[in-house]
Amino acid sequence: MITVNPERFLADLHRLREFGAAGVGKGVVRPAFSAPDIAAREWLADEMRAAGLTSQFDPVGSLFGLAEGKSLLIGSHSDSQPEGGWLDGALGVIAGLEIARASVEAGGPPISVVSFQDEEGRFGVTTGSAIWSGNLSLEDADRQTDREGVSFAEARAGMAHLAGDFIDPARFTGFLEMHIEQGPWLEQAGEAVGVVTDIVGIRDMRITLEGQQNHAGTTPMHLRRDAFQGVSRFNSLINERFRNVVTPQTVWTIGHVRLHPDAHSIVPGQAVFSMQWRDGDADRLRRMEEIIRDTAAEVAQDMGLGLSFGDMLGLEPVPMDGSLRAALCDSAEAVVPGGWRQMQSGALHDATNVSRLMPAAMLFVPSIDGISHAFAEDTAEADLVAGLEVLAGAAARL
Ligand code: HGY
Ligand code: MN
Ligand code: MN
Ligand code: MN
Repeated sequence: MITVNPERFLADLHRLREFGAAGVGKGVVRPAFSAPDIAAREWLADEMRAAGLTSQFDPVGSLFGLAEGKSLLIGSHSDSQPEGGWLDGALGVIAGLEIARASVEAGGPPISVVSFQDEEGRFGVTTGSAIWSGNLSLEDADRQTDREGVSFAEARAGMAHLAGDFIDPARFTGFLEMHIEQGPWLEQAGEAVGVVTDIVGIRDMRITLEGQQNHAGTTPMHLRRDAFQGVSRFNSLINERFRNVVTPQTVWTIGHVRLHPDAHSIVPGQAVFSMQWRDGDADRLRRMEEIIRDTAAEVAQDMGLGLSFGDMLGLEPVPMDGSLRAALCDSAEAVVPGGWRQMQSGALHDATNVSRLMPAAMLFVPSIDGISHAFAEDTAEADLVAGLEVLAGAAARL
């Protein structure tokens, strides 16, 4: 048994939130490689050492707290979205820290902790764990840029003074990640914990439409080549065309649009936008890609616009490991009898990548009003603690 300390765990969660605290409620702005992100990671490294672990950064800013010998690995990420909440990622890292610390105190099994870098995808999709797992090469990652045009290579140079070698995955027997659900289902069912069955796959790319920049007062409508009108038409058409292909679980998002020159009185000459889609079935992801490419080409042709596609990033759907899942289910039934379920993850997680290297599994706790990737993200304290206890129970069973 590993006896965790809920007060210490909650205090550490609140302490981590102070790095990049922003907005109303418990909001956080701590994107990968920002000053608050690096400061938070240095604080976490101190806490890992105080817990009796050896701290080590890898070349891309992921931070490990290593136990001696072969160990279970527990963690998540401590970077946030450009507007994020205090729990997305942070919860899994601090839960790992508390369980590792409690295990050292009890002379229990060796447990290591990790906070992966850029899970939130400033430079792509779960960048730090994707590189560690081999889902993304360092060379390709270094070329990826954020929406301001900063490259991953430039950003990670800001952490070069902390960087060590990549950690050998063979040190670890398996990976557990605790996370907020970021959706409505557990709260609606009044359940404290979800054991994840599988994580959906994702595709993400940038699309650019080139029109003719011109005067918004004097250019007749029929003579315009307006890049924003292209985005608008594209969006309407894919919403219609996806209808024949998707399920109620399929999701797609245009979350970023940048118009050039971005001014009230100028017909936009260029629109760069993101297109992201997610589903549990790789074949459906591929059919959606065809619709996206064909529709964009058709819109560009009809409206006299130039078209280019950026690199498509993606991760395949993955099942969670059966025996780690069983340990989580047994522990959930012991801690919250009848108050838990098994469920799919529609959000992406570092566990997707780590499952390539070792058995991996995940645990969810409810999100109040199902809100995440927003300052309003929160979870009831009792649910945070129940999740910690389920995770500690699973770690002790393994
Ligand atoms: O977007 C995601 O699913 C993850 O939170 N980065
Ligand atoms: Mn997350
Ligand atoms: Mn997130
Ligand atoms: Mn003028």
